Amino acid sequence: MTTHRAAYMLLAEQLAEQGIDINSIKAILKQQQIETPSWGYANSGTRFKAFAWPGAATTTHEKLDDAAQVQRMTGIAPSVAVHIPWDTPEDGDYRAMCEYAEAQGVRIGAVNPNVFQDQAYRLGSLGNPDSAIREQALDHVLECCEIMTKVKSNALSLWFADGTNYAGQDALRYRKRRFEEALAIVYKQLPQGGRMLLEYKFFEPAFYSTDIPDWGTAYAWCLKLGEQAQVLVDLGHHAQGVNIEQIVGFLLDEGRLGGFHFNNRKYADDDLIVGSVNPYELFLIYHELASTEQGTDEPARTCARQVAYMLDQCHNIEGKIGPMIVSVVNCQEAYARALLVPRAELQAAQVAGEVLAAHQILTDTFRIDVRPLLAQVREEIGVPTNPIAAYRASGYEQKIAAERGIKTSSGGFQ
Ligand code: RM4
Ligand code: MN
Ligand code: MN
Repeated sequence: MTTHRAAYMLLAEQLAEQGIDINSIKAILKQQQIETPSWGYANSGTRFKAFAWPGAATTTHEKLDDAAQVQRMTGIAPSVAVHIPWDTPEDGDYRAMCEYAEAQGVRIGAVNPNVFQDQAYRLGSLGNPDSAIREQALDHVLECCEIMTKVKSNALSLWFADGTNYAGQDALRYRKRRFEEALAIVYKQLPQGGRMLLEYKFFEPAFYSTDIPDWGTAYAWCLKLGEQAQVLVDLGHHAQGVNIEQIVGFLLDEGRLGGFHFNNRKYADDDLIVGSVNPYELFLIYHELASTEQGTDEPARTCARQVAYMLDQCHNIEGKIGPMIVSVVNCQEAYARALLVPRAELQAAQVAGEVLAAHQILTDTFRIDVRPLLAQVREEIGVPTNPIAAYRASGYEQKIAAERGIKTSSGGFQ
């Protein structure tokens, strides 16, 4: 009998008393998927220094190898988001890149164009006042639509650093129009079945105005574009105090929640381990998702079932693969707890106006230790019951450090 088993059996018994069948919860948990970002395996840094980590990936093959290690340890991270051109293959052979990923046991996920690092983009990309530069940015995004087909990806994930730093620097209304025009062209070039995930961010690197500053702007544009355009929620891209779970609920109900970029937010776009500071917030977000996907309301339910769950994190002082595994596990724990919320009981308390009782249903569920349940799920899908300990014991960290050494080149934030 393994160490988690007694605690698991006890939990199964307690849940059965509440009318919750643990087997159906396990079946749902086995379907969970979290995509990891290729750029999170490479060196990255702050505005002040990119610290070189021993063994950090410098090529896309190495990033895919590392993502495959996360998948081996967790079993629920089967895809990797790529950032173009950070992940452009030297020989331009995207199909080979895709095959390499599959041979390692992962697949390519969302394609992220990068229109923020060329010198030309000093004043923006699709919102640039210069039409030639807008054209350059558009060409790159359209090239990414073609790459989607080559790597069999169904998600074009768009984030723009566009904005202005000073009042009067540019005409705000015209910047809006430029974006609308360009996005409409991109939308038409999406491959069959492809989705456009539109990300917003309230500041940084622009500090006076940002062209897609909030979910409302992204949502308004998605409505204009069409059903294949959906909003991407990056947890770090909100002001302090914003109720993200409410945004999630709204977008789900409208069928326009496309995906997540999970990370931690203490101050802003911290890009650190999701749930490391605010596990309760992560649970509340997952509660919106779980209750919608397990419910009957359409189109919300279908939308919830198609959400792309992705991490957008860069770890600078704590290693690369270890924190990625911790992040995947944190999402798994949040989801498991959310699935255990007694929804009928909660709804009854809500309808009866039992404020405290309703609140307590959530806080009590949040306090459940789901680790034995997850250990059992992992045992059943054939991955280590404790992914973090297994990773430490695997020797992978030492192996890549010895083989790859310390390279100062960074993953993207050069
Ligand atoms: C941005 C945003 C994008 C990511 C870049 C690297 O803040 O979150 O999703 O691609 O960082
Ligand atoms: Mn992001
Ligand atoms: Mn970000």
